[in-house]
Amino acid sequence: MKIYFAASIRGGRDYARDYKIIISQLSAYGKVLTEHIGENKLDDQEENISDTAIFERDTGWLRESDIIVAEVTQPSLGVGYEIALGESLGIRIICLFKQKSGNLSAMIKGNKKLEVLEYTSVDELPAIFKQVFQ
Ligand code: 6IA
Repeated sequence: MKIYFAASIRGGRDYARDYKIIISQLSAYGKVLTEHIGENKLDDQEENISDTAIFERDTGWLRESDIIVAEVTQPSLGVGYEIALGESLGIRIICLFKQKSGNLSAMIKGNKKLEVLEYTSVDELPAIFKQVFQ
């Protein structure tokens, strides 16, 4: 199982600590293609890669993924783009939204092709993932 984990980078890193935990939880179910999204020092690690190279690498991974798990609490143009691309490719998409953290876009919440799952703490996610991957 190839899992594409999408989460905010330039949209803001308020939830970066959660991303790291989510990636380790998802690793129980397959290969997380985008493990770097949980890194605290992402800027330093990626600074030698051009935006074009990032776009091509990430969309390549997305195209070969079996499932996309997108953390959508922090609004991110890149994550929105990846969700739309995944939808057009017919890939299953799970959107994780932390409750009481603002309003989720109607373009995500209102799309019946997406599985939007709300949670209040990352501690709830292992049980949620168990159902998702069963
Ligand atoms: O618009 P955003 O930057 O928030 O978009 C985040 C999404 O786009 C993530 O789900 C990633 O898959 C992808 N993405 C955007 N930028 C990068 C990146 N480096 N490295 C990997 N994936 C990315 C940007 C580094 C830069 C801050 C120096």
